[in-house]
Amino acid sequence: MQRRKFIGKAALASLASIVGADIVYGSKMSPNYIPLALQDPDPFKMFNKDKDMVVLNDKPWNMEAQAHLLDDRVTPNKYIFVRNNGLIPEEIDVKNWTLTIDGESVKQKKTYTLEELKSKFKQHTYQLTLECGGNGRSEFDPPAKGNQWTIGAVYCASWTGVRLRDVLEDVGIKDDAVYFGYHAADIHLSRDPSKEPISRGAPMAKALQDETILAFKMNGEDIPLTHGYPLRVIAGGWPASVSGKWLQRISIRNIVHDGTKMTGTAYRVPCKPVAPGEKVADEDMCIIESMPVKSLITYPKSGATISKGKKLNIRGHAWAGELEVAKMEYSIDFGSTWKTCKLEKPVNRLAWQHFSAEVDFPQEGYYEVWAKATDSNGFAQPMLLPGWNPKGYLNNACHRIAVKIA
Ligand SMILES: Nc1nc2c(c(=O)[nH]1)N[C@H]1C(S)=C(S)[C@@H](COP(=O)(O)O)O[C@H]1N2
Ligand SMILES: [Mo]
Repeated sequence: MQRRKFIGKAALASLASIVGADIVYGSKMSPNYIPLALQDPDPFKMFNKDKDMVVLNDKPWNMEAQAHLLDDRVTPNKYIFVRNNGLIPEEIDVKNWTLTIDGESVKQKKTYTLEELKSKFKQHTYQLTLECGGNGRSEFDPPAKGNQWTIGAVYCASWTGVRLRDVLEDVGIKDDAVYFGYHAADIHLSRDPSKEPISRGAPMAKALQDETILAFKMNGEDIPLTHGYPLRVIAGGWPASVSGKWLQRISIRNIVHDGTKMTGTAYRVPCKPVAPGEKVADEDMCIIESMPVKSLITYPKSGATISKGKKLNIRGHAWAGELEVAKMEYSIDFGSTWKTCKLEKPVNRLAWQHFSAEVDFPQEGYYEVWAKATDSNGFAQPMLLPGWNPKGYLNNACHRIAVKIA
């Protein structure tokens, strides 16, 4: 008869640190046994995501969409990218959830329950485009460290909440306020409670816009846990990192907010263009504000084969940070000539806009359809890569799909 083997102390300690708690009867565990908590979690099931979403990282969870998955006018949860800097909060006590507004520039700090926020202030619903500052990072050369997003770290959902401005008016803000910064309930990867995974913000002018809201609903339902349940600040058109999930506190600062990932090189680009690979000193890096003009062809899927003689109806979305998209064009000859697409107005400020075009191909063969948006200030997307930057932000190159006519 074989004697049962038990796990060693050191192995048990390291397992406990991964599980995040003391494994109380761990000494009874076989050395080959993998605790359930560590057995292949299925992120698609866990987050209600479509199987065609692409996982970029599991510690923390980061997952992106593909262009053809973003075809809906309002992005459903199953196609919304996930970007976490830390661990999703493990316990959410909605009944006792509060939001505190504090900081150097509040007259007196104030705390609201979720119920108070919902009942005391007028509710607004907006479609707001959120794009990760690092979307498109994978194309930069020399490569930039970080999640290698291709094109799928963007979405436009419908958010319902109350205006941050209305809440700040109720609190009372001093004249020296310059910035807001958020604090949230997610857990630092080290599990050190004194560290925050991320704590970003924006200047007061952004805080006071109509569309900057404290949201408790996404697409008409409670915000999914991964996307910030039960409360999230939404600042459309800016790097999505400004839209703090699992929101517990907003500090009104009399300095530029200096929370985690606000300082150093995080979410910053060289204030002046640099050569690819060049070293840039921290003080020469500037905080990203409005995101640049960009677009996506969401139909057809790249690689589609179309029968000869048929016209192809392409469609997609375009967005331009704080601005509107003024013009949308496509090219089937690698950018030599451009034709105009039909472009819709946004349903509200900071929502992405829909475009379509009927494309005629002269003969059988391989084509690429390129899409180019121009913003209301006349800035267009670069055909290939924009300026290199050390952290790989703001790649707004034209989206391209391959099409075969057979
Ligand atoms: N509390 C908290 N808020 C956060 C983050 C985070 O890690 N923790 N990630 C930010 C970043 S970098 C991005 S791109 C967006 C991603 O939002 P999503 O997961 O809804 O796509 O959330 C932002 N808000
Ligand atoms: Mo991000």
